[in-house]
Amino acid sequence: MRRKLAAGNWKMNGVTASLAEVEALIAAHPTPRSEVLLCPPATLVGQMAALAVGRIAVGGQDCHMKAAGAHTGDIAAAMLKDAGASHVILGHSERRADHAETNAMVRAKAATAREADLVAVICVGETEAERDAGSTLEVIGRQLYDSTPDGATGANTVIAYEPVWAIGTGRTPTLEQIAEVHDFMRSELSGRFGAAEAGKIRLLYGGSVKPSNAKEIFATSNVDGALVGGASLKAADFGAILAAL
Ligand code: G2H
Repeated sequence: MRRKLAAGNWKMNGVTASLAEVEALIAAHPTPRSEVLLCPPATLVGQMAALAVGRIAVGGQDCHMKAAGAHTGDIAAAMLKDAGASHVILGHSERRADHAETNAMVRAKAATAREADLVAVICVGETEAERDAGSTLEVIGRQLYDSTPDGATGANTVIAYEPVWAIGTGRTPTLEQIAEVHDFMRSELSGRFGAAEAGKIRLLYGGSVKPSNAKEIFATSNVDGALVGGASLKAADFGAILAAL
């Protein structure tokens, strides 16, 4: 049985004052019945981890594919780990678009994250043009295979399906569309890693998840939780999503 996971992606939002939202969330959910992960900007990872003290997990939003070295402005997986992170989001479509990240780069980052004992939250998702062209499953299959390193397990990998056209737009796929992709991803992972291990890898849905649609999305086939952007910035909204898990 997979434990549900609600992950918040703060993106490039949040300063120290924003941690008051995390305090409010923890106060309202002292013993969350499902796993909660928040991924703030890297500058807040250490402070958030100190505040959370194990009650919620904290993650980064990216790491470099190399373990260390001359890479100005980048952050290493081991640095996130050192600051208190347990997870790192990799291959978010905003990283793929803004920083030309390829599947091969995401795969290398995920391998480096695993070396640093971080769980990789690997994002995949089709564009609107790809969906309109009827190539969604082909695109997802290729991204999933090429972005996920060998040896993925339920303990070191989470997959997030985030259709690009649903991110921050208020638009969400139908439940049937979500189920189709999630069932397909489970099947693809089973073919590669075996049904037993693939059955332990959590598959999150992301893209305009909010309190009003969370419950039905969580009840959808092979959806093991959500990666939440905008609605993770306010404790009341994220708390309502947690309550729907
Ligand atoms: C998708 C999601 C979080 P939002 O990017 O990763 O953001 O919920 O704002 O669409």
